[in-house]
Amino acid sequence: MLRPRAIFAVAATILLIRPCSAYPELVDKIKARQINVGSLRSSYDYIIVGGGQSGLVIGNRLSEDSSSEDPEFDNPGQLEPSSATSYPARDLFNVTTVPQTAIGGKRVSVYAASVVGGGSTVNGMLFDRGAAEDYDNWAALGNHGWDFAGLLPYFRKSTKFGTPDAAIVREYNITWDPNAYGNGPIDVTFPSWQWPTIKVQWKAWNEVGVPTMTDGESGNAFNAYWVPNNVDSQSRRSYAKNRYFDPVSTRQNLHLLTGYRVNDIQFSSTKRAQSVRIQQRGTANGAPTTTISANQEIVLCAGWLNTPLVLQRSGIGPQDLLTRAGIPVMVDLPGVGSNLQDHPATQIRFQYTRDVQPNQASLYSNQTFQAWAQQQWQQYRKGPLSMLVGNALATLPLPTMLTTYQSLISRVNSQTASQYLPNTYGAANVRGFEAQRRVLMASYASLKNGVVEIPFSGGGGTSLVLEKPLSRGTVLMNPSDRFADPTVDYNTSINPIDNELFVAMIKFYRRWMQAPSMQQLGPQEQSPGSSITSDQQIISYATQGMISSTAHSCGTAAMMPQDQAGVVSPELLVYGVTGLSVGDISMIPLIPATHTCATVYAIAEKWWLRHYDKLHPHINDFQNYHYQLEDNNGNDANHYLFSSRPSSN
Ligand SMILES: Cc1cc2nc3c(=O)[nH]c(=O)nc-3n(C[C@H](O)[C@H](O)[C@H](O)COP(=O)(O)OP(=O)(O)OC[C@H]3O[C@@H](n4cnc5c(N)ncnc54)[C@H](O)[C@@H]3O)c2cc1C
Ligand SMILES: *[C@@H]1O[C@H](CO)[C@@H](O)[C@H](O)[C@H]1NC(C)=O
Ligand SMILES: *[C@@H]1O[C@H](CO)[C@@H](O)[C@H](O)[C@H]1NC(C)=O
Ligand SMILES: *[C@@H]1O[C@H](CO)[C@@H](O)[C@H](O)[C@H]1NC(C)=O
Ligand SMILES: CC(=O)N[C@H]1CO[C@H](CO)[C@@H](O)[C@@H]1O
Repeated sequence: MLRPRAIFAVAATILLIRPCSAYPELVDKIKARQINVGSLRSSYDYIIVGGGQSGLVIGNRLSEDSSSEDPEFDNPGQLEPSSATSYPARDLFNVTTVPQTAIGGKRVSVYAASVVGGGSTVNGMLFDRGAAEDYDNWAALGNHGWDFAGLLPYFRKSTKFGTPDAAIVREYNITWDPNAYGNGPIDVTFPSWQWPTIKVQWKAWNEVGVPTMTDGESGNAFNAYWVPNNVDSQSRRSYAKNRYFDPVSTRQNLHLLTGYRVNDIQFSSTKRAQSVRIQQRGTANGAPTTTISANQEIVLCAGWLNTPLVLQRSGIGPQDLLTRAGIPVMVDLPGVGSNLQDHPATQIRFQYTRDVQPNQASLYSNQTFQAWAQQQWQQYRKGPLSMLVGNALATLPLPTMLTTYQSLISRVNSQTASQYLPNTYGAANVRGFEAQRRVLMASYASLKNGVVEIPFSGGGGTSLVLEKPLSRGTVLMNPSDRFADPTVDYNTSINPIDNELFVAMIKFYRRWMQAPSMQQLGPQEQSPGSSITSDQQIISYATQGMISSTAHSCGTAAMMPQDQAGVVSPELLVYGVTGLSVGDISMIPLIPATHTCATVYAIAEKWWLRHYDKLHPHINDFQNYHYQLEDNNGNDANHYLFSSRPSSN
């Protein structure tokens, strides 16, 4: 039965919560907690700006309490595997970039969710983690505790692995590391179907020097490896809303308000974040605002697009931008809205003239097969229709693709960094980029970290994705109308080395197609086409079809040292003020070679750790707890803690 969809009709969401820290057991449980603006309290302990993916995780953890299940208002269509490839426009902010000069001057769409659950509600459900080096790089940029070892407990804490269909696992040799998962809210598993052609593709990777990794999720997400989905055993979406919010929505201390946006944050004379001003979304700027204050902290979880915008509107950002907008400068932080990164992508197409049967086309061309697939799905929720976007990635280290990789690296090192950065970047931004470039170049030379990603699932064509771009962009408030859409500029491929990496990727893809095993499929290149051979021709092909974003935008309130245009400290606290933190994807300093959903859960879970001692004063052995959490294979340390809490009767 269709449940009310109202929640999906709204865009911005605000989550306000008031933890009952001392005696949670005394709170009477009344049904919550989607409230209207009239029922708001005037103050809360914590205000979370953005009820998206990270916001719901943080709301759950902060309001933690024993509670009962009360799932409600799911959009059933959004739970189905088919939703992995259809991003509903009503759930996304309608924003495009300024013309991207290096890829033909086109304006490209950006992907920023505007719905409860955020990106996790609408995304493709490919659920992977980066290589250990991706996160070790964050730590190397001055962020103690944010290496892979420091994040693994939170990757575990947020997930639970469900054993997939044994026959499919055997037939396709699907591998995973059970120790990489815990007993957490997000269900992770493999669907009960793969296309047989993929067996040939795996073999062909091995033949061109790309080994199979059997435990990509344990820090080994490079070379070729299997990637699960965040779905339950019925291939239904498992995401922030139905796993982190619905089960706790009866908590009296957790309020979710939808349909409003946070305009800005107000500060005390000592620069303590005190309150947020909210306004109904879609109303004219003169519409009434409501002010709500926070006793403890305001947490920004509005995503890569809106977290920097809220900061800029609040007087935290690049001084000259704020001045031009007539906003008094609270803190001059030139990193707010800079350091924008995503994974740009282009397409390549080969046709298999002697494909094995059945193959992806059978779903459209073979009625017998189609009918069988329908029946498998309707009766058992199994078969081809249980599949989402595929489950295998080749994430290739540069030395694997390019024997001359050392020369490419020295050309990067000899670039004048500022030459290829947006002209809004000042000295601190350039220093930050130079620091990133140092760790990035070590990763370019590494055999344990990929620079590009090639998803494969049996088809001859795919997206070719650049995982470690050098180009950097910006998200900047419109100085003449702070409530207008921000100006987004990825500056895609503005650094010419990014295009060289696309050339290497396309050439390597052709080599893969020439591997001995691949020949049984009769691969035939359709685009770019065999007449496109010179680097220059390949670049013009790649940039023509290039998109700036594969929906992994990040970095716009980066965790970097303040003199390198950082916005937050390793504790995720915004520099220069108190009582304000960032809990979402904006904090990422350097984009990891992975789709970002799993990483956002880990970030949000780790955000919450800092508050544990405050919220649970009866636990006086915090250090020990900390140790335990990092050491317990993710078997939900909460249970251990709950059992040590004074009982409620
Ligand atoms: C279409 C799409 C497909 C994707 N596919 C994949 C995939 O297959 N695999 C993968 O791993 N990752 C994927 N991702 C990426 C991943 O889902 C995101 O990186 C992640 O969800 C970001 O989480 P977040 O909490 O930082 O922001 P979000 O989840 O975007 O949350 C931001 C929230 O803030 C709210 N908000 C914004 N402004 C305001 C304001 N002023 N006041 C109040 N609230 C506000 C928004 O409405 C939203 O609810 C995809 C993302 C998208 C959008
Ligand atoms: C998005 O914005 C454009 C231009 O402002 C407009 O033409 C289009 O209708 C909008 N799309 C949606 C889904 O609102
Ligand atoms: C399965 O994978 C393992 C590990 O890569 C490999 O050693 C083995 O040969 C594979 N078996 C088949 C049947 O492909
Ligand atoms: C169509 O699919 C059926 C069922 O999978 C299969 O037996 C048959 O060989 C297929 N036909 C063709 C032409 O591939
Ligand atoms: C759209 C665009 O090209 N934006 C900027 C990209 O970076 C260069 C500097 O290399 C700027 O001059 C552009 O304005």
